[in-house]
Amino acid sequence: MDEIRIPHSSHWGSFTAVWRGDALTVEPHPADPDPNLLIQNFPAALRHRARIARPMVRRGWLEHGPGPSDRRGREDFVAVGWDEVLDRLAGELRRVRPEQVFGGSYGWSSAGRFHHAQSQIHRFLNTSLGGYVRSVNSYSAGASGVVLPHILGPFEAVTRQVVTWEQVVAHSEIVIAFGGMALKNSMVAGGGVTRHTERGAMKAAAERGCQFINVSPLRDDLPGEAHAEWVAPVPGSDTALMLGLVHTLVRDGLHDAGFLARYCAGWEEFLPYLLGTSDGVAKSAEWASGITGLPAAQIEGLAHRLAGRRVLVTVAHALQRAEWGEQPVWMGAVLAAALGQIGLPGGGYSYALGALAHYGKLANAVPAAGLPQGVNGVKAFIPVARISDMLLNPGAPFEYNGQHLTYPEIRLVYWAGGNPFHHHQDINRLRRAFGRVDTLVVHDSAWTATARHADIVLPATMTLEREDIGAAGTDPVMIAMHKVAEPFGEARDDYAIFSALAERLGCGAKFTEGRTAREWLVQLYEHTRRSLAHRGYPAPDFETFWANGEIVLPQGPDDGGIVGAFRADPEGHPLPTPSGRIEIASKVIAGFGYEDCPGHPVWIAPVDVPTGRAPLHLIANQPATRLHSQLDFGGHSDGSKRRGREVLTMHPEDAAARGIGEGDVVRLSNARGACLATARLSVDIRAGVVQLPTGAWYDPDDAEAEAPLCVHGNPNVLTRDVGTSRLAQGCTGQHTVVEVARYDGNLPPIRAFDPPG
Ligand SMILES: Nc1nc2c(c(=O)[nH]1)N[C@H]1C(S)=C(S)[C@@H](COP(=O)(O)OP(=O)(O)OC[C@H]3O[C@@H](n4cnc5c(=O)[nH]c(N)nc54)[C@H](O)[C@@H]3O)O[C@H]1N2
Ligand SMILES: Nc1nc2c(c(=O)[nH]1)N[C@H]1C(S)=C(S)[C@@H](COP(=O)(O)OP(=O)(O)OC[C@H]3O[C@@H](n4cnc5c(=O)[nH]c(N)nc54)[C@H](O)[C@@H]3O)O[C@H]1N2
Ligand SMILES: [Mo]
Repeated sequence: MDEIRIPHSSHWGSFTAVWRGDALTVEPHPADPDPNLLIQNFPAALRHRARIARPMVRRGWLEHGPGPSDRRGREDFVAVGWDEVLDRLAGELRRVRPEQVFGGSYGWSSAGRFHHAQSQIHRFLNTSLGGYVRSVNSYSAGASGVVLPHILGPFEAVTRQVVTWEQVVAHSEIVIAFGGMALKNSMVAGGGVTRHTERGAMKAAAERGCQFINVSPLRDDLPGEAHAEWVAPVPGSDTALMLGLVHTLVRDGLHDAGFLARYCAGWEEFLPYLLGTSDGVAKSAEWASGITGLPAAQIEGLAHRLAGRRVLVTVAHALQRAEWGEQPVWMGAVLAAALGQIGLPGGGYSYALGALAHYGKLANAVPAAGLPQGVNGVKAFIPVARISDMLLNPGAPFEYNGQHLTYPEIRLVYWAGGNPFHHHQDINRLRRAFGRVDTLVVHDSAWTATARHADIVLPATMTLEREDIGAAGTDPVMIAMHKVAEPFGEARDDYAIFSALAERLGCGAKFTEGRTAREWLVQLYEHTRRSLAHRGYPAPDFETFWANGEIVLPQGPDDGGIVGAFRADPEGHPLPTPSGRIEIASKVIAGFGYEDCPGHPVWIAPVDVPTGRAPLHLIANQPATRLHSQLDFGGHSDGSKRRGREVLTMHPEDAAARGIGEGDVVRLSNARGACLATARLSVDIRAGVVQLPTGAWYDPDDAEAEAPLCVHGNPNVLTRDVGTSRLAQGCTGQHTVVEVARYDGNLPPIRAFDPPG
């Protein structure tokens, strides 16, 4: 049979789509040494019943017009033709003022740089409305994104490329990974990735003799190839462990006093706290033992092994997606500073190495394509994870990074390319929050719970149904993403939808600049081509790039960026922080007067701790078989479920105490909500901790209920909707506490993938 082979790309890998007759298969990029199965979610997803076929409007909104309503997510939809729905939506956009529109639209969208939904929606709202209330920071790095600039320098400059995998392979003697560096996570990179190199790098480093230490409640957070030692403290106790390590170093005279004096600021302010002279509590290994559940001798032994070696300290994003999440990020830097290896190849501090396939990679020497966003005329913003707070408390004051701010009053929420019913905490609270607005508009390609809670649902094409350019700042291959299939049903590109709306708002030419989608691709590519030519690299024209399916881009040097250069600075003040040094104590943060994030790292006892009614720690981490909620209905993700539900990992001791066996359906519950999952028993998790990944689509058993049971296993019905601290107000969704019980009722059907009636 004839084969048609088409290059395309996704956040979880570049690939070739192959049609043989009506059958679609996907093959990883030939250069990928370690391809993963996430791309296998595509074939079954393309024409799945969960796709949205035509524009739909919630009946109550259609009949009664805009206004707050608790019927969202509870009522049926009416199919409306494109022209009519666009007319009505344009009318509604004319009725509201830009400062009443929340257009943050957080989410990962798709890998193509032109049809990137966030870029499209922001450009549309800027050019056609004059702006919107935005969100700042991310669910990924909510706390670190705010604290790192105070203590080291700009987030991008002090994270991604400071220590590369090549340096780990060649130089690191010990890698101590707080939160591990799970291969499931480095499968993914925003904009696409052609080469998954993390497994090979860890293997090569371990074979050279590098020791990996996985500090995590889950053994699998480092791969077998790393031959890691597993240290499993109580979740959320890493700051105490790091304090115990540094205390031991200081007590035994093993810290690098010269490094601390020359390159750091604030050690003198921190030391009395560490030694306990300021508060009467020495942060000793003994003290840390009581908090982490690790023997004091183990903590002391670890500190002794680290001293004087080329040690790399990594801290996973996960640790800061929790109560007081700023602290382990800051204290990780202090541990690395006390070890004195920062700025040496393969040593020091690499925040979030391994969390994504971008990190630890070289930066491209030329820029990638990106759609210009226009100018946002609205000043108001929220830290991204404060969405329910904003909608439930308009006009209320809140604090953020030294600023006193007020929640704006939002009438219209517009989402394209994100799924708040995936990413946000305490979903039952989010449902109430979404009830407060006049109108909720959602573009998506599938019937996510967010789409089901919307008033106006517009069917967007999925990436396979359009052409685009796949590019990331750290992947040396730019992909010509050819169109693989015709749009599903009446689906349109986000660009086409926004163009039609802009036209109705009298801003068509401003939004489109008169270009078709293909003309935009040529325009965006030109940016990269000119830059290549300017630097004397081969710079094929668009037609050649398109016909080849990709071009290889040159990359910059492996120089550690600003952190790599700082030892060479003659003044010893080379970092873009107030002191020019690593800020072990920050006068700026101290000046904010936040007791939940004072002027140097501290241990703050957690509030959300196990209780009689919720005695187990829950880890709600990233899923191994999909990106977030995307294509949860695809073959690989669906195939990983058991008895139709997401899989909960628990220790056999915790299971036995509850009469739970392997493969039993269980009910997780706490004060906020409940969900079902299927139990998997494993000794590779710390006892007292259970783990349920995010991303199974929210599936309420009774949509009318205030706090329905999610029958599918979405952990965000259980997580708490509180910020990390007044400094960053970041997401704390990684941790909470729950009870788990065997579920002996009749098994409710999974309806999350059936279109609403
Ligand atoms: N409890 C807990 N919660 C968490 C986390 C956690 O650790 N624990 N992690 C958090 C993190 S780090 C993140 S980044 C967030 C992720 O949260 P999100 O980024 O919101 O999650 P996605 O599932 O990637 O959502 C993308 C949505 O965009 C849609 N989409 C894709 N392409 C297109 C397109 O071209 N057009 C349109 N209109 N739509 C498109 C997809 O169908 C999907 O519904 O989740 C956060 N939530
Ligand atoms: N396959 C896949 N890969 C992904 C994603 C995805 O959805 N799917 N999402 C991507 C995105 S957007 C992001 S931001 C990154 C997120 O990167 P991370 O936030 O680092 O990823 P997680 O898997 O949530 O957490 C990593 C590990 O941290 C451990 N951990 C949790 N709490 C603690 C703690 O208190 N102490 C210690 N020591 N360890 C702890 C958990 O065992 C968990 O497996 O992942 C990216 N990679
Ligand atoms: Mo993320």
